[in-house]
Amino acid sequence: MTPMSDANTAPRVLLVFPKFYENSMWNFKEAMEIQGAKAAAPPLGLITLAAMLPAAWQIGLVNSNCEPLTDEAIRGADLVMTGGMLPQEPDCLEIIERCRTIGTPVCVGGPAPTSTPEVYDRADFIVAGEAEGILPEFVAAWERGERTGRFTAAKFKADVTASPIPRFDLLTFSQYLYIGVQFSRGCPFTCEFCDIIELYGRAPRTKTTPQMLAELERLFSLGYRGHVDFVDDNLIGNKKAIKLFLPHLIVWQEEHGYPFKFSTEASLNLADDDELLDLMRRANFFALFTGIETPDEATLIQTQKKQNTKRSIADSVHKLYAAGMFVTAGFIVGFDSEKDSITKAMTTCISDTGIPIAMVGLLFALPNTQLSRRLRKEGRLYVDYAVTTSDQGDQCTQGLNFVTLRPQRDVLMDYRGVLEEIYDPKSFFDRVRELGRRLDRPSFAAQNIRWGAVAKDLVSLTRIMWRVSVKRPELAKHAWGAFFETARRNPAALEAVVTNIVIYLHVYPFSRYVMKEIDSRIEAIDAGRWVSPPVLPLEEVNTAPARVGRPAVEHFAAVA
Ligand code: B12
Ligand code: SF4
Repeated sequence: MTPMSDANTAPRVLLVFPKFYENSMWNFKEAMEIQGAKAAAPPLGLITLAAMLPAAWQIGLVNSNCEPLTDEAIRGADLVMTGGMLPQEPDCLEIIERCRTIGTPVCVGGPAPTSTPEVYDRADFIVAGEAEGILPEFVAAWERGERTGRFTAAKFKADVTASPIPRFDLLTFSQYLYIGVQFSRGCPFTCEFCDIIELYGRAPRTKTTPQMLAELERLFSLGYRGHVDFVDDNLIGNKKAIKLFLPHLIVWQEEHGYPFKFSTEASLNLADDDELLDLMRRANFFALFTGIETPDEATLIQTQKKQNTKRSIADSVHKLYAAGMFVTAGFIVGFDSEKDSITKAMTTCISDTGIPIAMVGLLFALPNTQLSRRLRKEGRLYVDYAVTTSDQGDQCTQGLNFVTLRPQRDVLMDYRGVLEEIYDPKSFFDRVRELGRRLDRPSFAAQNIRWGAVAKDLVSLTRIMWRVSVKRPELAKHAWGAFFETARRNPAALEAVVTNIVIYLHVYPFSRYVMKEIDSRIEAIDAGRWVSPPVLPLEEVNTAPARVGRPAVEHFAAVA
């Protein structure tokens, strides 16, 4: 825990980042063990919040994913501030109860309490929405002596240009695989299942260049080097703004000797913009997450992901490889417009792209999305569709929280089929080899070698290959094959190849675990033990997406 300073009468605030539940494809356990890290990324929301609190307030931080939260720490604080995303809900609710028992007031905020504030009703304070827009009201109430309250920020109004440099100094860098920064919030698209546009809006708001460079400079001066993730919902949501920023980032990187390599999330239409690809390459972007969702054109149209239509998905991904970024992508099974089995088309698409790590999940209707509103209107949304419990997995095992149009058994069989095929060692390593052949890393990445990092990487590499050979001998032949082929033909791509192998060390057993869980669901259906849960009563709701630049309050009122 970061210590709180003592000689002060200002409140002692303990920021607590709740635990994620473990059963998730997003749990990078092996990578963390190999690098000696305890969590994937730090709580950027909480350290941004910390920078917004009055300077006199004394701040401590506990990331429960890295260290235990003790009763002493709660008792020693005048106020606990906590919150995070949906998979942290069970632990967050437990933290609230512990604070109540001990008698320390607790304030919750962040994406999950914003989506479903009613779940957090036992907290003394709920601060919903982006803190920039509402925190001063909470602080004023606290200073007036109020010890309960509900505060809701106007939607999509927070001025991110006024967002302070996050308190990176509260972090122990070695606990994390990478550090996050944020340039923009929001995304211009309208994907039906997405809650980003409901939480952060459709008019991407961006920070200024001096603001971003000051954040990177702070990280640099605190001694951090290596992987920095731009956690933007869609880095290219406002293309004009990112094109203005990237040339400055390139100069900053050159002047500092390329201390950082970047990853981010962006929509696939990035592949259409050569200028942007070139800028990202020169800034040293090395990895990209994109939502492909499905190869089925009709489904892309139905789910309003039109930016992925009328293109060869494989060609688009290969352009990203040529720009020096390896790609991880999201795929979803269970859309309404899937008429027949989607297994073949999806596995072929994944294989053609050569994306090693495809995060394939079952469709899950998130609260406050166009999808959940439509399903409710159609009388297909399960009553408990948004409930999270501590032993629950993610959308891989718990997806389909609504009445499917195709028999649920068929959807589950398709999903199982995709996982079985794509994470079979041979087909996974075929894609790794393809990546190793296509990835074109820029030469400056090799020229600016930091020997300290190389030594660390060599230690990690030894651990990785030991793990592959000893812990998972069935993978050894494939892994070494891909490794040597890349070392011989395209050594600059080796880092990406090894990174994907490390992620696979978790994803491979996890995919097999998910298949077992899916088998149990199928068995229950076959044995007549599964009964479709009750659905929410029919209700007229607005199913429109959030509008550009305008609050979508009516949507929330409608489902409240
Ligand atoms: C980086 C990221 C991750 C990282 C992990 C980050 C971490 N620290 O561990 C990774 C890639 C691992 C990840 C995984 C997942 N993620 Co994620 N992730 C994000 C992302 C892109 C950025 C988070 C961030 O740093 N934001 C920047 C900070 C500044 O914003 P913020 O956290 O919202 O904080 C602001 C306010 O919310 C508020 N605030 C935050 N906390 C608190 C607390 C208090 C007390 C108060 C008053 C205010 C407050 O103040 C901040 C400043 O305004 C967000 C999207 C987004 N735009 O935020 C999704 C998001 C949080 N993830 C989400 C989800 C669902 C997931 C996954 C389940 C995968 C998925 N999309 O299906 C997995 C689950 C992980 C697991 N282990 O189980 C959802 C959450 C939905 C919800 N309503 O809760 C989001 C919103 C995106 C989305 N729709 O997919 N994620
Ligand atoms: S591209 Fe679609 S899924 Fe991705 S953030 Fe934008 S609206 Fe959401």
